Amino acid sequence: MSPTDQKIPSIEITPRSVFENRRQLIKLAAAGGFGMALAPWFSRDALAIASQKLIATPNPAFMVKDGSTSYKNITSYNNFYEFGTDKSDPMAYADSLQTRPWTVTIEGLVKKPVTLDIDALLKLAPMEERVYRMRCVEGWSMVIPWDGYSLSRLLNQVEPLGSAKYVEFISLSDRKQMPGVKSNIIDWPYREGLRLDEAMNPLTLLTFGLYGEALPKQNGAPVRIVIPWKYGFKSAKSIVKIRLTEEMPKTSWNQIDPREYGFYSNVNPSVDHPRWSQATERRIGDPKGIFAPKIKTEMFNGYADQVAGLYSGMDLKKYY
Ligand SMILES: Nc1nc2c(c(=O)[nH]1)N[C@H]1C(S)=C(S)[C@@H](COP(=O)(O)O)O[C@H]1N2
Ligand SMILES: [Mo]
Repeated sequence: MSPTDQKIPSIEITPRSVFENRRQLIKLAAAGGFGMALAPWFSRDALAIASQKLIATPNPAFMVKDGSTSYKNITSYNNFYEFGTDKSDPMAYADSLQTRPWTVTIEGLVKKPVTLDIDALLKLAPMEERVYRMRCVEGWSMVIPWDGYSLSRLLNQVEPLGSAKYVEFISLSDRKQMPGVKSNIIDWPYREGLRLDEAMNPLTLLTFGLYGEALPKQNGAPVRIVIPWKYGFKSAKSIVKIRLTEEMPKTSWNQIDPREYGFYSNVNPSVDHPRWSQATERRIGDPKGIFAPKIKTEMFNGYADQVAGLYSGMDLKKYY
């Protein structure tokens, strides 16, 4: 094992079933069941888990009626082009992503720019679990219990200047760790952005985990953004930089095709993608498969109560 390998907390490389078993073991150990003779692998895991602090308090304000998508589906059907364009590529190849050490820099139009170590960022605010509906622009959806805290908690700390109007999110781009970055499908790094008021909306979640575990690499470890009322591509994964700007930032999908992917990209069943309708969606993991009845997509993905006010007076066909 190389020194760098040792820095990766094993929680992140442990499949869920094994993790669950070890959680039991740790409870036993805490109760004194193991005495002094802990195997080296075991004590390392115990430390890694203790330092992750992913104990998230379920927030009842963000529960949905639909059952959650299975952990297996959430972690095996992914879009993460840094690891390839097939839905199965991220699970197959994201293992090479090194999530420690990791820092996130918050810069631009803020009073207190800062570079934070991921483990400091984790502890900045209490971790909540929120079950969000997620809708990909391609027409599929999932229901995911995310663990994190409102991005506003971080933005308030750095004190945005009055001139800041937008927030830009920049993902890691490293050819050595990310085989998909060799392709020129995207002008790397992956970039996304929000208007400052969208970024400050309590729904916008700085996300560190799902189902009470550190984010699997294919889902954007160690930290990503989740914006449940917008198409999935707005929710940038594995971010290293957050920049506050006066100008609307350039975003990856908008650069690929501005007609197909707007800056706002709010989920909107009445604004079709140029090549397909957005009126309905297919829930991943429905046991009826292709025979499952299509679900009607809701305005703002069902979050209109919380976010419609952000767009009052705006023509959402023009600002798609
Ligand atoms: N850096 C980065 N972030 C990304 C993507 C990507 O390719 N690279 N894909 C986006 C798209 S299209 C979707 S639908 C979601 C998927 O998130 P999930 O795999 O955790 O469900 O991540 C988004 N964030
Ligand atoms: Mo997506």
